[in-house]
Amino acid sequence: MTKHTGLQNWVEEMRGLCSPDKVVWIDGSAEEKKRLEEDAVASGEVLRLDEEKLPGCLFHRTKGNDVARTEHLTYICSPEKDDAGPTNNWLPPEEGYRKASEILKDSMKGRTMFVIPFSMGPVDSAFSKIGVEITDSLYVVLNMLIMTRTGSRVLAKLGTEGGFTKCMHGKAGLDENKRLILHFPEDNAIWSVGSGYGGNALLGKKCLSLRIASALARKEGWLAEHMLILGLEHKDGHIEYVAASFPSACGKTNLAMLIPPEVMKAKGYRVWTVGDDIAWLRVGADGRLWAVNPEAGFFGVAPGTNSKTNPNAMATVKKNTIFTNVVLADDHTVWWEGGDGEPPASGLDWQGKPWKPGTKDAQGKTIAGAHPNSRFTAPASQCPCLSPKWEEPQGVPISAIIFGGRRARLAPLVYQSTSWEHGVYVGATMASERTAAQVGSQGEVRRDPMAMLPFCGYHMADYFAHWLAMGKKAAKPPKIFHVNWFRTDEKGKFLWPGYGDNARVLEWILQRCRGEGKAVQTPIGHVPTPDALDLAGLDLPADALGKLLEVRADEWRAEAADHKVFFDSLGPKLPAELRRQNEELVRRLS
Ligand code: OXD
Ligand code: MN
Repeated sequence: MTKHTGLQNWVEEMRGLCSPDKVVWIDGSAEEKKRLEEDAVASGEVLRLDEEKLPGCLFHRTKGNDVARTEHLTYICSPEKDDAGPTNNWLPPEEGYRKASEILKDSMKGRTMFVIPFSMGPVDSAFSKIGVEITDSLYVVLNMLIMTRTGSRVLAKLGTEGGFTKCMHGKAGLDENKRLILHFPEDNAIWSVGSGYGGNALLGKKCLSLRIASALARKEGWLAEHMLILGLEHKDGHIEYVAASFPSACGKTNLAMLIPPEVMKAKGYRVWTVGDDIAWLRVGADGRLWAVNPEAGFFGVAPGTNSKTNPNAMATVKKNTIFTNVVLADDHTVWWEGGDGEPPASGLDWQGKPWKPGTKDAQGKTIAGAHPNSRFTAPASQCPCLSPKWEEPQGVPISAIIFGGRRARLAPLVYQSTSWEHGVYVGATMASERTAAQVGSQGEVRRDPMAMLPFCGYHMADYFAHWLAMGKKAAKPPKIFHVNWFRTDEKGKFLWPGYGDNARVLEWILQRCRGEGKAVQTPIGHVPTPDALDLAGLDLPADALGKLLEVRADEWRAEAADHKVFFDSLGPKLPAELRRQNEELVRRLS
């Protein structure tokens, strides 16, 4: 176990609070994993899938009311409300601990409390952060074994004095009315009660690696970001890396694992995945930003993932994967909407009800078999395009940062910011539009700065100031770009094919980073000239490229006015530089 008295004392304190029958320390061994899986099968928490078709794979169904992150129940418990800022829910720390303690009191009676020491980032990296998660969910333990590095080697690194994030998780009956996801940045602690859903319960992921880490990163002078990391290999074997952030449902995992189209492959391009969700970025001795993926697995959305949209993801989930809330076929395989192959003739839907294709509800609406947020949890090591550098202790050097959103109009396919400060402005004003497929008024814009709105552990205006400061700290910061794969024509049809063809845009981005690549200066930044992108083998309609690259001053004037409204909502802490950027944009558009 451990000679770390601080850790021992904390585990004892939590045992006293939750009153489990026993406490089990996770050692991270293969034998232990096998034993835990057997226990989880025996208790019904998971089901073993067909050993031949899906070796080592497990299936789990969450409670019907517990299928996604619950942002309205997620709090930053900093000493002052103003430390959390207007975009976060806030509770005074004492109140947070009191409320969660009342829910956790004796909640593990008759059950086992697991203690999981884990490392975010390679165990031997000086940049990594250690956490210890206490949980009464075997499903959480099995997921953490995939998503993080766990066990004795982490305790050895922690030693007797090392610092760690206290991550307390309890199912507490999975009661919606007793659900709280609390972050205590001052105490380096997370308390999550009442939910078994990954984003709420796998505390190494969003809670530690983004909300707590962003606050730590501000103090320590680095960045914790909601970004994928990929490497683009060139003909000569040289690899350049980019980090990219998009709001949810914009295809981050697909971009991270993309396979270039034939014409790009023929030019020698190949993509290597370093991470699909989170990047920790630091300034290296060479003045560049270096990025580490703190995770060890992928917790990806299943629906829409298939051998066309993401062949690498499909290859990754063929074994040793946990599937959550997908269709369970009678032959113990799984299926989801937008997946490979025909749906099974019959099976159980994500709620465990008998289901077959075409099943309708009382109103005659077709019922989806898999939940739209159903997931796979798979080891990164199984990904065919996993970068050989994915566990480099110092990470990989980043040439470009890419921000993106889903905009039917307005934002061109790609543009480059004119400076670090302008790039921060582009990230700070990022947004996605609702589409016709969603409830709410079409075209309604939701700002999601750097895709961190739900994940920033402190005041968003201070976060922008930290980004600006990081540009000063790095002598050779990455160039900053914005992409939009989702621009449509008048009929609402996508103008850009997306997926693998996004490699064509990556090529231009990296050319620009080397001082190559043709561009025109527009009021919003540098946009490719019509002949700058390699479109060979693509049959875009004649006028599509013009529409994809168009920057309309009238639309952008309205957009810039909306940026100002958003900035005003963040209050007086907003950095003057961002106001200046807004005024400059308005001036350039007039
Ligand atoms: C998310 C996720 O919600 O990665 O962003 O799960
Ligand atoms: Mn994410």
